[in-house]
Amino acid sequence: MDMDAFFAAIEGRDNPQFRSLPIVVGADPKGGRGRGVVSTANYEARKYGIKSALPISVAWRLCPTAIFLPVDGKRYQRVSGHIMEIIRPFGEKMEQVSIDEAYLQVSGFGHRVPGTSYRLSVDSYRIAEEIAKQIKKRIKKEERLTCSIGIGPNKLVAKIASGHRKPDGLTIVEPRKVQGFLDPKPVEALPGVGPKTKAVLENKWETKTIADLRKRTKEELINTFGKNGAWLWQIARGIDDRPIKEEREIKSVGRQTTFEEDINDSRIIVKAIFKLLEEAFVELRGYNLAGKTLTVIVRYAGFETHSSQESLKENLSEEKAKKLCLKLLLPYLDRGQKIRLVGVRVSGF
Ligand code: TTP
Ligand code: MG
Repeated sequence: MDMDAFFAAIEGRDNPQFRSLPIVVGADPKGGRGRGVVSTANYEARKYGIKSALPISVAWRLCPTAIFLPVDGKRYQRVSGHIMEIIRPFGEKMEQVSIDEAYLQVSGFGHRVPGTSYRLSVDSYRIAEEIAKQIKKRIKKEERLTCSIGIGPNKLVAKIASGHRKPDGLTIVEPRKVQGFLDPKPVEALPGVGPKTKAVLENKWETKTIADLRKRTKEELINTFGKNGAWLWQIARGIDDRPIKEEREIKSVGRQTTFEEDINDSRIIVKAIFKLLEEAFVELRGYNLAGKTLTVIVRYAGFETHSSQESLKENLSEEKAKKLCLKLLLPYLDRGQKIRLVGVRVSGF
């Protein structure tokens, strides 16, 4: 289950005067000079090409008459909490994967289909469909929001199916339909295929669709992509054995900031990144977590983005993190290029 245009849908619901207009939630556009990014946009605004992570200034250029609203994280979190409460009782297990997305396992009565990783029998798909319809109805009634649901034999297929017919979609992919469902999709529909992998696949083998990807042998993919190659080989065939994990694991805690103006004053940059690190440590302490790995992210004025990371043998104290942060940051300073954004991330718990 994945909510539709989540932050923007909540804003549309709570501000009926905007509902049918393009809504963009994100940084302040400041008349086109704003420097942050778009969190999300409703489907009206998406018609103009506005989407998550686009610079807010570009969004402004694409549709200056859109309603631009700031991110009200607390309110969205409350709605999210209630939606997860609605869903949870419908399944044996639930795994929340982001503020607006969760997997629900409804397969206890299924059996393993020999020679596959599939667990659901055909009848359980009818039950799953009924559950999905009820979930959609409840969310619509209680939160006046729509979601899209995908039903499949594993997380991989369910996730791709959930995005198949957005918004307000319901897509069921039974085991015997999996390959036919996946094959025509572009490779970037697969989790873990970002712009880099996509480019390599296209340049090396003219691979565009999942059907094309299946023409590559496991060896070819491992030779080219390492461990990720084996994963690609597997998911191109719809195979995924990852269990539904009830407790959502926090994998990392990070913060980033875009400067009001591009800067090259090292003192200000260091001060800013230390402040981010301090905030990240407040959050870490809240979860009672400590990590061994620190990542520093630097984006230059031209959007060229770098990250550099290092792991210690022991957990990072705030003090050690600051030292390591400086070490990772220094090579990016005084390169004659102004800096637009810095970020830090602690992981390796
Ligand atoms: P998504 O589910 O990726 O997007 P969405 O719900 O807005 O739209 P869709 O209908 O395509 O699912 O993300 C959920 C929320 O997370 C989104 O509403 C805003 C936030 N978000 C960001 O703040 N930045 C991002 O880059 C992305 C992808 C999401
Ligand atoms: Mg969503």
